[in-house]
Amino acid sequence: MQRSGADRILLGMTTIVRTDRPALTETALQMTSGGRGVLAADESIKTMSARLEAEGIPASDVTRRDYRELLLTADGLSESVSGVILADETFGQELGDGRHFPIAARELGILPGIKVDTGTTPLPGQDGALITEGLDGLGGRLASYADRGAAFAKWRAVFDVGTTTEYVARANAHALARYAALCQEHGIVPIVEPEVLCTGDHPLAASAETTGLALTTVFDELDRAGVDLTGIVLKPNFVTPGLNAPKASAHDIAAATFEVLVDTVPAAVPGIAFLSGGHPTEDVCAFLKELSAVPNRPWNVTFSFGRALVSSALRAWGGDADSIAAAQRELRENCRQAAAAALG
Ligand code: 5MM
Repeated sequence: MQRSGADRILLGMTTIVRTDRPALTETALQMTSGGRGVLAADESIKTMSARLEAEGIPASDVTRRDYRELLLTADGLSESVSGVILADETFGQELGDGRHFPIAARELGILPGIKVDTGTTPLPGQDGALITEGLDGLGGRLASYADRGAAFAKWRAVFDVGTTTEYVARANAHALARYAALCQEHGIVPIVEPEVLCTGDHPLAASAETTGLALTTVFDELDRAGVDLTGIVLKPNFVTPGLNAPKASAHDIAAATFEVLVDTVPAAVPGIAFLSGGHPTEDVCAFLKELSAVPNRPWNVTFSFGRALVSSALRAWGGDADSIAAAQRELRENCRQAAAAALG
């Protein structure tokens, strides 16, 4: 996708590069262009501990830190990764060499981001549908994260095809919009993540309907909240059948995803970074490759995968210092595949 670049002004012998774009837009473009994408390494303490234990690794602040250090310091990661989403625990931790994670990330050419929602809880009277929490005190937390180097943040709302009514979509979209407006007030790019879960056996059309409802409502609330759409990154799901339903082709998934997005996501949004949602690495890369080949797309498209990038690396590591290099090779290869897909 082409966007107008910076103006060059010649003043005597000095060349000043002046961009006509606001800083938030620059960051959003940096996160989503050139085939690079965002690594989601922001599992909460509970989720990360469960994933470590599932691989036979004792869970502690030390093993969670060691694992995140292994990911961030994989040689050449910045060739395919533009940003890394960190959890609060990691954001405050230090690498073995004493550098804090956000500082080290910047020095490695990777923008540091921070997950700021505090998780989900059932929305009363809504059949088990979830609402994401974390707005109380968020302004103060964002100010502190910005001071410590955060370039962007992330908030994830979760939608289930069986329980997402207009009310559920509105409640979650409202929270996402309040979060996004607060981020921009603190000079931080909000990743807006409305995730329609792909667990279950629903058909592709059901995912398309729920994703359409979620995105329509989210952009309505972003508008009401006065969020500058040129300074956000959208992180949606691919529109797919449920993981227990018969599979659809990558071509059909990309077509269905584009159809929903083009109807609901304004062209002002600079970039869309997809989540992987539990699909295997090869599958999500195939979806992304098909989608990035769609002509006349109004936004950049790339990846912000979690499991699709890290699952095989975690398995290869297994908590063993001698296996760090093997784990980093797995991560690099998954990121390389995702970046190639983003370039079509
Ligand atoms: C990495 O996992 C993120 C945090 O999950 P919890 O708060 O539940 O521990 C998650 O938000 C992630 O960023 C997105 O779901 C995308 O990850 P996947 O694995 O679906 O690509």
